[in-house]
Amino acid sequence: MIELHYWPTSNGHKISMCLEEMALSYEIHGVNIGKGEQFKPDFIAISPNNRIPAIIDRAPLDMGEPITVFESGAILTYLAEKTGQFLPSTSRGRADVLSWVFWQVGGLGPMAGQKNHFIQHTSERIPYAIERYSKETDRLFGVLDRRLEGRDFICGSYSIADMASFPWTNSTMQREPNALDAFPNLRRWYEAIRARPAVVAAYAKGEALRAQPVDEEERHRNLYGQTAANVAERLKPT
Ligand SMILES: N[C@@H](CCC(=O)N[C@@H](CS)C(=O)NCC(=O)O)C(=O)O
Repeated sequence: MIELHYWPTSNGHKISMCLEEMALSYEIHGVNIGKGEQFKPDFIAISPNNRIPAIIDRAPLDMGEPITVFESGAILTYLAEKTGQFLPSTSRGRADVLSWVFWQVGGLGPMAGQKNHFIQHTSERIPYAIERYSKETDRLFGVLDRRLEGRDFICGSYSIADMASFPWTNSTMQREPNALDAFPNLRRWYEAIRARPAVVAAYAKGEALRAQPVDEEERHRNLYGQTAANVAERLKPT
C-alpha cells in the first residue's frame, strides 16, 4: 500500500495520475496547503521542504522499513522503478525520459507556477514579473511542441515525462483556453492525455478533496511570504 500525501495542485496531480496509471493500491492523505497543513509535524517528517507531494511506500520491494519519498520527480522515478513501468530499462531510454522529467521540475513547473502567481495572487500588478514568466512559459511550451513533432508522447511511448508535464499544461489551459493555439503538437498531446481513463480518475479524486473551502486571506498567509525564520517558528512544537 502506498500513502499519497498531497493536495490536488499541478505537482500533486502528477502522482495520482501515475498511481492510477500503474494500478497501484494507494490511499490519499489530503494535505490542505491553504490551511497550513504542510507544516504539521507528521507531514514535515516525510517532506522536509513543506511542499506536497510526498509518498510513503509501506510495502517496498525489499520488504524492509517503509520508504518515504518527496519531490514529484523523485516520486515518479521511484514508482516507475518499483513497477518497471513508464521508464525504459535501457540506459539510453532512461536518460531520455529522465532528461524530460528534470526539464519539467526545473523549468516548466517553476516558470508556469511563477506566471500564475504574479497573474493571480499578488495584491499589486507587477508587469515585469508577469512578462518575464509568461515569456518563459511560452518558450518552454515551444520547446515541448517541437519535441512532440512526429512523436505521440515526449519520449515516444507514454512515460513519467508526460505525467510530469501534463498537469502544468492543463492548469494553464484551465485559465487560458487558447494557450495552446500556437502549439499544434502540444495541443494534440494534451488532448490525448486528458482522455486517458487514469487521468480522468486521478483528477476526479482530486476534485473530491477540493470541496473543503479555504478562506482566501488564510490561504495567502499560509502560502506566501515564507522565510527560514517564520517557517522555523511554525515548526516549533506547541
Ligand atoms: N519541486 C516540488 C514543488 C512542490 C510544490 O511547489 N508544491 C506546492 C503545491 S504545487 C506546495 O506544496 N506548496 C505549499 C507551500 O508553499 O507551503 C515538486 O516538484 O514536488
